[in-house]
Amino acid sequence: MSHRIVTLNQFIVEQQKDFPCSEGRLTRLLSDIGAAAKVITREVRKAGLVDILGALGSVNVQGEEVQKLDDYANSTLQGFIKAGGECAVIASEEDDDVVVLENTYHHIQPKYVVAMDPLDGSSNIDVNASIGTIFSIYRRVSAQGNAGKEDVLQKGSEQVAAGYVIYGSSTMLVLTTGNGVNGFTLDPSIGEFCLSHPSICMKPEGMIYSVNEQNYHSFSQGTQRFIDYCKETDTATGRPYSARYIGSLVADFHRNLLKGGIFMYPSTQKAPIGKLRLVYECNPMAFIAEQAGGRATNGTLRILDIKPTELHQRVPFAVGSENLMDQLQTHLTAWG
Ligand code: AHM
Ligand code: MG
Repeated sequence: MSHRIVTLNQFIVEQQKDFPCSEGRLTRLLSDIGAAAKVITREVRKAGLVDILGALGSVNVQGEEVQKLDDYANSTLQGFIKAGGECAVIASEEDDDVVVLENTYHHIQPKYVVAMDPLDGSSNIDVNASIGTIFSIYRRVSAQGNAGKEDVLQKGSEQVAAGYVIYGSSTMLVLTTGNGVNGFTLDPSIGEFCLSHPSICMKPEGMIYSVNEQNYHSFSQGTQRFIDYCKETDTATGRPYSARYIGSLVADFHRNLLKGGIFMYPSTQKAPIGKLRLVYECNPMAFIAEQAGGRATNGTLRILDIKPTELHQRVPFAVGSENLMDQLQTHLTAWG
């Protein structure tokens, strides 16, 4: 029996039909990001074959070494997004400041804003572990002709769409436009993202915890006790839970999204306000998690309710299945 293939572009055009007033401009932007992801996939796949691996020799605004593939992913995404003409401003992990595109290419005023981490987890490139692209889309809030940082510094709850691309054993794009979460696997033989994981739900009873336990001794007492809880034996709740940590947010999040679990990057001595970035790492993942039935907090507040003040702002991050997020909260409330 053969199944009908639904490509990413067909899917988003179909979805757009639910909004009679839509002009197809978000569809264009999403399909441009999908096209960029295919080009990035091609480079990621040959990373070990050509001399693209290794450091570019420069340092980005976070003080981290920029890898060649990070740079490639950044310019590829920006190229596609600019040419599409639907985006007024781009914020990227790789750029110190926002990139204003308004009026650059088209006479139509762009109405969207993109925040992205073009290639997250790039320290995993050299060991051939999964890396990913994370993106978030907002409606601009500025008046025409004035696009800028304010358009990007919106609460995560204002996101119109968010997604990530995981460059794993296959390439997959996971997307939400605020109406559930769907996953598309790239079929290299036809060069299309095909709907492979419709209506993804995060199990309410997750059994995996993902955290860099090297930092255990600098976690708060509540976080430590929660980790201890995950390791205790208790047949009623299926504990001990499995520990799984790749050190690549997209890969760790993706596994937990599909299997049920919790990912945490709490504050540590080295990273007192956490390591991950609110605008282009935590917000898109939080939106996807909530759309799949999970939750995301900084330990006290819902991630999507935090108003960013800085483009590269960091935040403690916990995201996952309901049972584990509840238990984390209980432990944080009791022990801080
Ligand atoms: P990056 O944006 O420089 O790639 O860093 C973010 C990565 C995440 O993918 C991952 O969750 C985290 O850093 C891992 O950090 P650590 O190595 O401290 O556990
Ligand atoms: Mg990153």
